[in-house]
Amino acid sequence: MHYTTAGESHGRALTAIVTGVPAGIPLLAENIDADLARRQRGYGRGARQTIEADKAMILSGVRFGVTIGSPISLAVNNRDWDNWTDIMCASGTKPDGVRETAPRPGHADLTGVLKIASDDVRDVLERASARETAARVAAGAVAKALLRALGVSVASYVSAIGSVQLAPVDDPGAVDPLLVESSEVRCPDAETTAAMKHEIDAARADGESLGGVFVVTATGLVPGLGTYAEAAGRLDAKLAAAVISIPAIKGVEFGDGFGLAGVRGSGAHDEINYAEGQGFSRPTNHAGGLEGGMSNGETLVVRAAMKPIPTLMRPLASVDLDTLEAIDASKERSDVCAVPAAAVVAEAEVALVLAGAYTNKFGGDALVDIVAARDGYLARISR
Ligand code: EPS
Repeated sequence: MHYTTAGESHGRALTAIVTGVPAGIPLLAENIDADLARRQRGYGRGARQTIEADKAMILSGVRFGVTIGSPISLAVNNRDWDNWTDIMCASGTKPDGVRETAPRPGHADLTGVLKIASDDVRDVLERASARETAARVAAGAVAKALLRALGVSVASYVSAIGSVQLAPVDDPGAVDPLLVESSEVRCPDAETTAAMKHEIDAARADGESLGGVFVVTATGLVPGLGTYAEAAGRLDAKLAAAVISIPAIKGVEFGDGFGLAGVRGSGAHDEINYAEGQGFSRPTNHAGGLEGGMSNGETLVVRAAMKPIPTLMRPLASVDLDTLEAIDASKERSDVCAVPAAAVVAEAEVALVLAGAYTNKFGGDALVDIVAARDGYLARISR
């Protein structure tokens, strides 16, 4: 399963095309909209989210609520387009004074204009904006629909915002999604939520932005997704690439991740148990559900770090592209913190990789055949 997106932040719409989607998966626009709404929420989001009410239009690949094995195309209209028709017009001549010449440090702005030979940072920032992740979430909802039909759940929570950290969680896969969704920062602990909100308020008051850390889990996976045999097919490599492709993500780890570097081998690995009728199991999950580039049947635990958003209300120093004189970086409006939203985007990225791993292993034409192949595989490995 693969996806591509198109669309600018203040253009008419964002679109996504998802290919390699098997037939027979129940899929409604409401399923997609639920995740689009989760991506929009979160304490610390900016004014844009009060303008948008993201909804997916399914343009192809689904009939009567079921996928038909064709590419699925999705569109999410930008409501804000109505306010940007003069600036984001696809035809005509650019009016005077709409050029953006103050690149923001930390964003794609400066390197982007150098790369594409433009004198207008807007040519870059409109596409580099994290608004594009709405299309990824729409695409990921298709993957989640396949995973749901295969008994796999993908979830996430926020474990740090700025300097405020959630206490270590024993089993990230057992975190209650209701607690997460009822927190304004998608953190499962009320006290930590309050401290995170306080940290966001303080950053806002100072014209600052904040990053953080989130955890994505997947439960119900079969062992053996991915491969130990080919570098490009390793599930950990695909997951890392997918999650780090989200704007502002600076680091990804699995299970105990970087922490494993500092412990001895006996404390780093998950011993193998076997019980009649239950098969193999592990008393611990330091590996985060991945061994040898494959899922091992334990909960997948992916953790990622997000840097603070580059658009600052108290802007950093920059250089005007016309005059080459010192200038403040551009700022229209921005989020103070988008870590809760990034976690939802990462769910989508993880789901797309896992759905692709299932279709690679069990076939990609029809859900009914995937289920039969999966059941045959599980029956064999349980013997
Ligand atoms: C975003 C929409 C954008 C930003 C944000 C993400 O809206 P606007 O630019 O109209 O305010 O709020 O983009 C960035 C943080 C970024 O760095 O580009 C969204 O829908 O997620």
